[in-house]
Amino acid sequence: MLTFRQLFDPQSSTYTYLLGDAATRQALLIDPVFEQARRDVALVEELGLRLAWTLETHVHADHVTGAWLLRERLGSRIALARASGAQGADRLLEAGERIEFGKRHLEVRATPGHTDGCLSYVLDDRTMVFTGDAVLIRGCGRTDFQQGSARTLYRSVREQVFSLPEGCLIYPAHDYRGLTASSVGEEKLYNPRLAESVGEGDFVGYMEHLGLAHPKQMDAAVPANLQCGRPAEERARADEPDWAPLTYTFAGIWEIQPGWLEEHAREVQIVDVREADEFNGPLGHIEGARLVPLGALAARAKEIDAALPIVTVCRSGARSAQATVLLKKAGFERVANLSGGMLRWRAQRYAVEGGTE
Ligand SMILES: N[C@@H](CCC(=O)N[C@@H](CS)C(=O)NCC(=O)O)C(=O)O
Ligand SMILES: [Fe+2]
Repeated sequence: MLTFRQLFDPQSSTYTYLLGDAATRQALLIDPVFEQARRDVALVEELGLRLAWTLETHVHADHVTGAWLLRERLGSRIALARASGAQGADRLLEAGERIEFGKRHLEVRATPGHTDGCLSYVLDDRTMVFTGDAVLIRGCGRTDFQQGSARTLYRSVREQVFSLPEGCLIYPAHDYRGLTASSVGEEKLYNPRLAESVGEGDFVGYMEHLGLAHPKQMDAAVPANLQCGRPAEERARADEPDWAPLTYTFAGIWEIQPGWLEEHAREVQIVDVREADEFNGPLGHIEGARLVPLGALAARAKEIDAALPIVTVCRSGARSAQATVLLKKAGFERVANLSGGMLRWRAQRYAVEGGTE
């Protein structure tokens, strides 16, 4: 069984792919994006996977890879093409190699043309191929910079991608219209640049006249990607909360665990967003918690002290998750949700005011 997710970065229109072997929990990410590393860590952890590899299809020109950051956070190893010229990888790949994840593997194919170091990764059963920018849906990567060559790309696609079974699904590195997947059979018929009816000369002519502006991030992205996404200076990450050991969920919520709150209650303000009858009901409430029901929170946000971090609380952790969203919108920066709410707080036998045993 394969765990498979297609993730999107809206800034650069990049797809990141998570593949996991359900039997052994070993996983890999293809083309992670630097700014999305936190999201990717959350998903890997929530699915109970262990990230063995991050793979690059090539040295990207439009965004910085998350490979280095993910290695720091999850201990994954970085692999990309030897021909990419990148420094700092754990493995430099050549055509024909296999990347194992648990009982599954990807086969490495060299598909240069967009760049010299472009690789496509074919799933062991040939039902999926991750083509990077070699084949896009009804398109292909540009060939006007980074060692690009239209002739080389044409041959790569014909020999390495279109030789796969017709039903093999194509997953590209980008799509600028929101299309998600195609297949070998479909692209052979309908790709306006690369369909079987298009000759090499026609393709070269097409690619010489794309007339695209260079990617906006190119000058920063290429040098960073040649270091596998390692930032030039390892500055403290300003957007990483440091007031408590918070967990970021794939749902996009910062959470705090009951054990930390119990020890540090005096350093934060606890905002309980349940209704008054629940606050005074059988579950009780945490000592010092201020009652502001969720429905009144936006209007009463002014009452909350911006100088202290806020922990929101409710019965199960659901309404208080929404409360963190409202408080962030109201301008509070240091906000976290009490994971599991009063139910988990009580289950872990922490003290309450009021309530029944
Ligand atoms: N506007 C985008 C341009 C992105 C771009 O040029 N993408 C490359 C892949 S790195 C490409 O080959 N695009 C093909 C196309 O747009 O048809 C940006 O600034 O990032
Ligand atoms: Fe690219």
